[in-house]
Amino acid sequence: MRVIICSHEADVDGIYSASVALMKYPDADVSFYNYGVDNFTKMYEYLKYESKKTRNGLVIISDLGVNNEVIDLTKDSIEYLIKNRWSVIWVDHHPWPRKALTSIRKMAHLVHDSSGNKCATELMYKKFMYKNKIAEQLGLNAHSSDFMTNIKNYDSRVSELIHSYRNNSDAKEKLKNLVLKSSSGILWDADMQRDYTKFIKISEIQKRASLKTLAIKKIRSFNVAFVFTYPYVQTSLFAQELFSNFKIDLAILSSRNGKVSIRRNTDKISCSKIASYLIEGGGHEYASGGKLKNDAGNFKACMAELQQAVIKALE
Ligand SMILES: [Mn+2]
Repeated sequence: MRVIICSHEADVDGIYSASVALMKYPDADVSFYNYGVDNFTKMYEYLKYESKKTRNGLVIISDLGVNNEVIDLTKDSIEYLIKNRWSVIWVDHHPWPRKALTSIRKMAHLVHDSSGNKCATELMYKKFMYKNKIAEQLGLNAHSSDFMTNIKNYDSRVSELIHSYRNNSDAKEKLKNLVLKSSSGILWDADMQRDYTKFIKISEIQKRASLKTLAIKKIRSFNVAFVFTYPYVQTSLFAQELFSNFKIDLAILSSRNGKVSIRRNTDKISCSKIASYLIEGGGHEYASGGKLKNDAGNFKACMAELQQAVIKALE
């Protein structure tokens, strides 16, 4: 049977959850996607095309959530796949609207955790590779990376490497390679080290440049950091650095293409609530993202837009 694994391109959890799925289905094809209607459309077009070519197949979608803007698109696409005798297993831990949960559950096998303390790799481990030592370790590492807990237990260079590959012209191949290696228990090797060494040189320079744009503003009773990040800066780790070096409760990081990342240093703030005031905003309580309405070149307007989103969310 033909098996296709579709996972989140963004981070360690996306990569490692795909690795665990690949351990279960070693002949599967793996590809990566991000949020947004355009990206989901791309994923479904590919799956539909494949289901037309080969009857009887299985799709495993991992670490991607269904939000309101893609519910109908998702329903139509899964229906199409089922008609071609494909089945869908969907493994995720993002918050889904109730409507999405009930409708997708009717069509696909949904492994969804809404507790907010499990990552997709852990769900995948339980579902497919329970008691397998490699899969278990991948789950632990992805957990540390996703929730930024026990950070010393995992090698954060992997997060940076994934970030670097996403900026690479052959991102697809690089990420697939990473999945292949980690599914056989290789979490770091000479190739990765070489790529990393190249990346970190530029990244350190860009981190310093990003730091120069840092502005800390008091909003309500919180210290909110606004910072512009350059492409080679991995936002989660950079936010973590900010939290340990400055007195900050919340970090809003934006990039030159208008992407926004939101990270918190206190559970009194909901990152997903702030994201809900942005375009294509979504994510978790503890980490979320979205896009700017204003042109990223217009610094003043972007600042105002971001501040408004924080103010509204903290009301
Ligand atoms: Mn995840």
